Amino acid sequence: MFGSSVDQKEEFLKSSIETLKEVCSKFGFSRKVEELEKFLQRLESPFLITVFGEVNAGKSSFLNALLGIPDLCRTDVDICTDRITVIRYCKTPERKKIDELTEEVCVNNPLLKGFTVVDTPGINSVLEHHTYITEQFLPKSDVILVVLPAPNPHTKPIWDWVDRIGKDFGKKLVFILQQKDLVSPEALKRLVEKVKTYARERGIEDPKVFPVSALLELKGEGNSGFSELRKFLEENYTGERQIKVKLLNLRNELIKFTQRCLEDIENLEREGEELKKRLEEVLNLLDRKLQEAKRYKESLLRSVDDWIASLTEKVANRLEGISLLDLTLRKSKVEEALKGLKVDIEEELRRFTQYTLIPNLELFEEGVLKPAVAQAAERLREFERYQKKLGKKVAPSGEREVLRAFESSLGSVKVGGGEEAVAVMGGSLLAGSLMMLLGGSFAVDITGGVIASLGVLLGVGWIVRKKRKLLKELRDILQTQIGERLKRELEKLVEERLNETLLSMRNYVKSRLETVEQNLRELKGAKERLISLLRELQNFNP
Ligand SMILES: Nc1nc2c(ncn2[C@@H]2O[C@H](COP(=O)(O)OP(=O)(O)OP(=O)(O)O)[C@@H](O)[C@H]2O)c(=O)[nH]1
Ligand SMILES: [Mg+2]
Repeated sequence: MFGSSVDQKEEFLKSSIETLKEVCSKFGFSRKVEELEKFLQRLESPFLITVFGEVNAGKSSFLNALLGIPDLCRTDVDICTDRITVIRYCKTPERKKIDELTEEVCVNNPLLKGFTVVDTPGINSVLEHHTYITEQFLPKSDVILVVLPAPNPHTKPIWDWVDRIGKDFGKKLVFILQQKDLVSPEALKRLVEKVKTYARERGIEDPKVFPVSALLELKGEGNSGFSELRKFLEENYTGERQIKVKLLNLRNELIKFTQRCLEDIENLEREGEELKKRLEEVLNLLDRKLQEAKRYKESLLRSVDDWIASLTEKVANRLEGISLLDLTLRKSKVEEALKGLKVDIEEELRRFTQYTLIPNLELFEEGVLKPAVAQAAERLREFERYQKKLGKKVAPSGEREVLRAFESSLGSVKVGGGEEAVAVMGGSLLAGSLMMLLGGSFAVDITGGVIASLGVLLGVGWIVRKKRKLLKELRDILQTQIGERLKRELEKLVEERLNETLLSMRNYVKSRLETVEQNLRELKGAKERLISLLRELQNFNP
């Protein structure tokens, strides 16, 4: 499936990186995109062997001996190397500062025609920034030579690092047991085995361990261990082999990277599924609340009918009190009675509003609307957080308006009825609107209309009609003039409020739910892409 040429192999890895970049940018994994850029750069940069180890392990001396230049890197019993030294091949030797942390040394050594080597500050030194400098450099390396001091290769920090490097970078590690002149040949044998065991315990198959002595090498003594090491480096990390190592390293790192990406995508998927469930739940809740609101509205309207029935009775009783004589002869008595009725009806309406309508509206708003809207709002906030996690823009949310309206309900309503009215209506917008309505011309209008109709009824009907028929007519007047109008207004108020709250929240939730479903489809697509990429990478053999 893969072309045999190195170029084709390189192309394959490059296109894998491109695929990963596409997926990562789609879901806002910006750090990962940066990491991928570095992979690409590494593919283009020269082969890099980095020398790594604890402070004073003998790293710099090792490099000096390897390249046969005693004063190439500074060595000391004290903490010595404080910057990265990049050592590369050139005809005329020179030394230059690249930046505060990096120095470049050019030397004329044929071994360096194959690769660039790097000396690093020791980890685990009291100078924490040394560890930082070294850590920064490791991801760029193709091979890492882990230098351990032969007298004590057992310290935990370096092996914790080996653990991490193996996991994070998938690096090719080679172990150098330095300063071997300080231990006996028998002890050295045991130490080599020990180091191999430590490495295997950290998932490194077939670990390579080279016991060397920089001291002996620089003295020109034959048993320094360097010739075996040089042979190994030349055979494995020069020419054709080099690019293979590079590609293999990159492949291994990309496999790990893809697995991490997959995990992230799966987490986002899980989170999205959970959010979807919760949005669906709240959508159902809003639907139930809308049904409840409908029933509530009907019962509110029925309460108006009931009130009209009792009002009819009261008014009828009042009218009974007017004598036939008064009706026919004493107009002023009738007018007086009508005036009294007007006051009574207004008082009845006020009491009905205050003791029945307003408490009910408040209960409805507090008990039904607000909790449902608050729950929906919480879900919508979760949605926003999720969108941000996905690196997606969040559209300006209209639901905030709904919430704000709730929160400032008192302040946003101008109540005609003054302080008492404010106290009566509590925090309810519905109650406030009703008070506004009744405080305006509406109440005057309806009672005025009723009194006019009653006047007509008394004028022409009272004497000639049967009592039952009169009562019916009376009820009709009250029903049409007060009941129907009040019901229409109440219905309008409640409907408007539902539109502003439950219905608009429902629409928001529904559209967010659709977005989450779309996200989940995208995540699923990305997951499938990554899974097939992972398979290709696993089959890829440089
Ligand atoms: N006996 C012996 N001593 C060595 C050998 N290599 C290095 N040393 C000594 O070990 C000490 C540390 O050596 P360096 O090469 O500076 O060690 P390093 O790991 O580069 O140290 P830092 O840069 O400070 O992390 C020095 O005193 C060296 O002389 C060796 O092969 N044999
Ligand atoms: Mg050093």
